[in-house]
Amino acid sequence: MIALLTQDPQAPVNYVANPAPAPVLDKWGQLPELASTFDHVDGLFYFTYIVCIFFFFLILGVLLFSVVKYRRKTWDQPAASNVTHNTPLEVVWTVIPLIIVMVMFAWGFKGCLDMTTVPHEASRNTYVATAKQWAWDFKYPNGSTSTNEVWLVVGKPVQFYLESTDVLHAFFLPSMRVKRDIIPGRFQSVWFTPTITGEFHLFCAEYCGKDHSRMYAQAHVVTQAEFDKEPWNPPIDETNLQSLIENGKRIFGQQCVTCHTVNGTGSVGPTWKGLFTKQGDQYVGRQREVIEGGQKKTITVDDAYIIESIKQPDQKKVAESPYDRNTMSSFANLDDKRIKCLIAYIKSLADN
Ligand code: HEC
Ligand SMILES: [Cu+2]
Repeated sequence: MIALLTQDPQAPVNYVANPAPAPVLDKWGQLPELASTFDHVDGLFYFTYIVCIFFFFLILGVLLFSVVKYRRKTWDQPAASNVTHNTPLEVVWTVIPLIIVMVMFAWGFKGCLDMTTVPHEASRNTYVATAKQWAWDFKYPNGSTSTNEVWLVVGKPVQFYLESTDVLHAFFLPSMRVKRDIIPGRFQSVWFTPTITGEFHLFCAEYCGKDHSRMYAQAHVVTQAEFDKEPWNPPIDETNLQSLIENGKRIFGQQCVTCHTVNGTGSVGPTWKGLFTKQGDQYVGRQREVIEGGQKKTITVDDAYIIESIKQPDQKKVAESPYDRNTMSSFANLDDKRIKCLIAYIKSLADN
């Protein structure tokens, strides 16, 4: 568990360009630093932990002591005791554990109610988290969206509606001490109040397929002033090529890096390097064999083809193996501005 919480999801490709640093652990080296108001989770965790350690040593100690003390020293030694039953002792070792587990139950049940009873302030600040294989989409109270990164205001209670477009997932923010399963077709929600600013890991905690371990998102907890600048929606200066390229790179890092590379090696989808070459001031698209309506044909890559690939990826499938067998979901939600950024970024990868 320690490894799971501290490990940075540093796989060859990251969903997020700059994942949060490994979390600071508490003085016991166990839980990541508490960053929400749900401190009762830690209390219950350590209570259970200490009970386990205490009884482990108690039982093991009595066992070892008895093994040594009452061992048979000669072959013909008679049994030291023939007692078969002791009612008071049995009552004691039944009632004490019963009391302890009832404490755990009451503590856990109270915590569970606290976490699922959403206060008004949190319901007025409702986000939607949509889990899909293998990414997180977030929708803010004002309707704007971001992918694999979410911004929260410090000290402001927040509620998340949780939904899945495919299989079981789970919403897990270890630092906030919240974890909730996401069940396709069922209404789920969770709330918490972030208490410190910083970067936090958000994991999927329910095995959901091949790339489950890389289903990672980052939670940025910021001040209200910073939040109001909508960092997930940086202004795009359409007249500035460099701004287009930078934003294209950012969108690539959030939404396309799972399946595409920019270094020439193929991934789930073809690399973007070499889609265009630069000749003087012109970008010339490469020749691409595609399958359209079952027919193989050769086209020249241009802006229209890229736009179509983003909005209707199945219209023209790349004919090369293995890409012809892999699928890309439609990104019809990307507006023209962002597509323009992506095209500028893809062109910026062209060799001179
Ligand atoms: C789930 C994996 C996946 C994701 C995520 C993905 N793609 Fe793709 N993409 C593919 C596959 C597979 C192909 C090749 C098959 C096809 O043409 O449909 C492809 C093909 C393409 C092509 C045509 C490339 C060529 O060489 O002809 C473009 C352009 C493209 N994707 C753009 C994007 C953009 C932009 C994004 C991010 C917004 C993106 N893709 C996200 C899997 C993905
Ligand atoms: Cu998942």
